[in-house]
Amino acid sequence: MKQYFKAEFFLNNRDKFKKKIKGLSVLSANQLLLKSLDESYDFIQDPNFWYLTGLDIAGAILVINNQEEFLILPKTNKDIELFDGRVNKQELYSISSISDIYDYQEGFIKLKELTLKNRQISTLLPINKRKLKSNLFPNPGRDLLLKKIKRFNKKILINDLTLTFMDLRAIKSDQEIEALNKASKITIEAINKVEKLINQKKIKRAYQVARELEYFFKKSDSIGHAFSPIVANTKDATTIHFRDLEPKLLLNNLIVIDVGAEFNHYKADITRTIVFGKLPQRQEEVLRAVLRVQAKAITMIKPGLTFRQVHEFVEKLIQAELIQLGLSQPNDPKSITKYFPHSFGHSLGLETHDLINYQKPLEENMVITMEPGIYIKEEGIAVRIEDDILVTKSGSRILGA
Ligand SMILES: [Mn+2]
Repeated sequence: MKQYFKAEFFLNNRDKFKKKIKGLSVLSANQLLLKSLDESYDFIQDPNFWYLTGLDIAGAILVINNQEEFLILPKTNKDIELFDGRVNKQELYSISSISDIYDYQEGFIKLKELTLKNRQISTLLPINKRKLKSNLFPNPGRDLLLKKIKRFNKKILINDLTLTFMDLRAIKSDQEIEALNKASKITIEAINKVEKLINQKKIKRAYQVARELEYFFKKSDSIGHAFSPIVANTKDATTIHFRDLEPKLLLNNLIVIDVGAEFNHYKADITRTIVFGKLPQRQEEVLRAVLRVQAKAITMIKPGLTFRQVHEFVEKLIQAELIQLGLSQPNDPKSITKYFPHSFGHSLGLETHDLINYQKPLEENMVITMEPGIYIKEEGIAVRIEDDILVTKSGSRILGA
């Protein structure tokens, strides 16, 4: 397949990185995770490793030492080579433009020498399990590398690169914006097609919606769903991340579809609340309210505002609509978080919830989502509308439109 991001893109990213970080840095790729005996789960690369190398190879290490850079390949053996083949160094070079590629043992001897010569090393610290609100476990790649470094040199100081990657990845280059625009466009077009199929009653259940979307995504050069799709009748969608795809689509109801195509590692995140049949008046009112909020909220996005400021603005818009809907009163802040309990949006890029420093104000060429919603559990009505927004010099632009 043709390479969408050329070696120059990754070379550029490493140049940006080297301008920010001097001295010795190491970065691990993700490791393959065991699914059953000798089979792994589908591999997903660490986005930071990919951002600097373009390589979807598990278990590799990138070393940057001032202007010098090299890769260390994962351990291999006869069995691995027999079943999975040998790594082609020429191919890795043509993707990444990194010419020094060492096998495992040789590479780690070199890295050990460097760690003994340096007082400090920069790396991405393992994601702290305790800070995650979910019951999810981080990939072991970073932890394994960190333990190795400390074995090489107990006294070496560790500098965490999280803030550096936040700054680098938050601002998108023209080509990244093009990829995100394509991902959004593929997603919006696929939802429009599926909406027709639903109303022609050719699709009856949520999982069929997800499957048709995947088919349209893949036909448009996307690798498929960027994340587990949400397709939910409005009553179920009052649970914000309702993931059950078994239910039948209910006629004369709203259906919330929150999905994204992935295009060359870049992810869209689009929500449409579509009309199936003829709507009860109340559902129609809530839909109109959220559409108005979303359209207004997008026009206020511009550089200089903080995420908090945007969120407060969106909350005001929501509250005005809640009052109209008879769900709030002027001095009733609790009703806002009751009916709009999540953030207005998030950064978007290599990850659906992309790495960014949410304390910093918006800047030109950031890409964020705008996804207000109203969730009325007691009435079984939920509406969310989400678009992917490029922050421009003077305002914003909706991607994929
Ligand atoms: Mn989102």
